[in-house]
Amino acid sequence: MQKPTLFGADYSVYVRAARLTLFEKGVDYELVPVDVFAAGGPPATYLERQPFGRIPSFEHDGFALYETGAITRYVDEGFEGPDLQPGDPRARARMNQIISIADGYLYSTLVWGIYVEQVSKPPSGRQTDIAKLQPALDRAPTCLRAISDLMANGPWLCGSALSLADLHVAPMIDYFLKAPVASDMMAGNPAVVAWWERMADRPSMRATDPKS
Ligand SMILES: N[C@@H](CCC(=O)N[C@@H](CS)C(=O)NCC(=O)O)C(=O)O
Repeated sequence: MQKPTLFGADYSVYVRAARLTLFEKGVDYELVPVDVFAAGGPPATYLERQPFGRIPSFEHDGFALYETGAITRYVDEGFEGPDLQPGDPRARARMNQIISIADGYLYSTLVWGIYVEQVSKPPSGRQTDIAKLQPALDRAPTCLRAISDLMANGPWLCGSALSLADLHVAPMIDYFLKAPVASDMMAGNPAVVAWWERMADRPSMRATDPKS
């Protein structure tokens, strides 16, 4: 079997979710750099892999795939290694629900609305857009509460075993935590704080940290 290829940049939360999955499965892969935020956008040829110009995209043995949720499920189901999806239908539905919440609400709120506006823009001379920041600040507590309410008894988001839900949510929380408002908001959700401490300690998180 050929080594899979992941196209994208290490700064991307979605690329990191895919990399975390590959790492946790113990799958060796090649990361081919694609910078979607480069001046002029990604190379035109990349749009043949991902017509929406987003990262990551993926290829394995001639099978090309994009959309992170499809990639992580394929890696989990197509390779040896620990199962990253619960077998029980309700636990699996919960995992898929948490991934949908991450895609639909956490990413726009915690990463774009808060991290980008409050942390990433100011040092590069770009002004924080309060029209984007304020609604995100208003919505962030709901995001954290939803994860907290849906968490099983731990230690992971879907119970006793690490799942794709953990690997999708963690990169978003990592960016959010760089914002000054984050620690107070997290403090209201101690189960999420305890989960984050366990998650941050995993070798996969350290190996995929964009700073490392
Ligand atoms: N639905 C896509 C979302 C991927 C995504 O939004 N990636 C971000 C980087 S984290 C991106 O490529 N952004 C480029 C842009 O917004 O133009 C997936 O699941 O793969």
